[in-house]
Amino acid sequence: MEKDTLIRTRHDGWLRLTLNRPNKLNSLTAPMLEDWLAAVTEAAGDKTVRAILIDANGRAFCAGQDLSERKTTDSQDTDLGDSLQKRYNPLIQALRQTPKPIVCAVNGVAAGAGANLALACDIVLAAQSAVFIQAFSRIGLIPDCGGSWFLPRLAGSGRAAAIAMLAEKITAETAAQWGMIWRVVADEQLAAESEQLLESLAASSASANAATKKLLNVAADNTLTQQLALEAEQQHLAGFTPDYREGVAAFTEKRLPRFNQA
Ligand code: T3D
Repeated sequence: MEKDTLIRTRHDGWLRLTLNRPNKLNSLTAPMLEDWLAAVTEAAGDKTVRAILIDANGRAFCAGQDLSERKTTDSQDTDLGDSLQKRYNPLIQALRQTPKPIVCAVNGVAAGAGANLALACDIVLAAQSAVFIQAFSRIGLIPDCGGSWFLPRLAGSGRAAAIAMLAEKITAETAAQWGMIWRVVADEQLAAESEQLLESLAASSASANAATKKLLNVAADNTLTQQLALEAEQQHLAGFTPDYREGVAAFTEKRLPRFNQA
C-alpha cells in the first residue's frame, strides 16, 4: 500500500494537508480520501487548529479520481454512486461543515473531483499557471463532488453549463474573474501567500469565523428575511463572546487584538 499520500503538518495555530501522489498528478485513491476525511474531522474538534491549508506536491493540484482504480471491462465495474456516498460526499460535507476556515492553494491542474474539492474550500488561491477542468464529461460522467451545486452559484448559471459540458481548461485568471476563486498569485508566490493567509486566519477570531462560515453556507438558499434573522441570531451570540470583548478593547486601546489562542 502507498504511504503518506496525504501529509499532515502542524504549524502554529494551523494545519497543512498536502496531497502527495505527485507522480499520479495527486489523483485520489480510497485510502487517500479516507485519510483526508479523518484529518478534517479531527481538526474540526481540535482547538489548537484554527485554520486549515490544503495544498499539493508536484506539478498538479489534483487530477480527480485515480482512474486506474476503476475497472471498465467486466461486471466488476465500481458503483460510482456508492463511491460518492461513501467517500467523496462525506469529505465535501466535512469541508463545508467544519467550523474552521479552509484555504486551498491550487498549484497546477485541478481536474474532476480535484477541481470541485478545491471549490468546496472557503478561500481558494491559485497559481497563475493553474487551471480548473470539469473533466467529467470527457469520460461520460456528470460533475460530482458538489460541482453541479457550486458552479451555478460561483460562476453563474450562464457559465455553469458550458464549464461542465465543454470541460475546457478554465485558467486561474478566468476563474478569479468569474468569482470561482479568491485570488491568483505568481507561481513562485503561492506557498508564501497561502502561508501568510493561514497565519492571518489563525490570529483572527475563531468564533467569528465559525459563525461566518455557518451563515455563508446557508445564504444562497435563504430568503433575505431568513438570512437577516439568522444574522441577528449569530450576532446575538457573537456579542457575548470573549473575542468580541477583546476586539473592542483592542480597538479602544489602539492595539492588535489577541483572540483566544486556546
Ligand atoms: O470514480 C468515482 O469514485 C466517482 C468519482 C469521480 C470523480 C472524478 O474525479 S472523475 C474525473 C477523473 N479525472 C479525470 O478524468 C482527469 C484525467 N486526467 C486528465 O484529464 C489529464 O491527465 C489532466 C488534464 C489532469 C492533466 O493532463 P496532462 O497532459 O498535464 O498530464 P497527462 O500526461 O495526461 O497525465 C500525466 C500522468 O498522470 C499520466 O500517466 P503516465 O502516462 O505518465 O504514466 C496520466 O495517465 C496520469 N493521470 C492523470 N490523471 C489521472 C492519471 N492517472 C490516474 N487517474 C487520473 N485521474
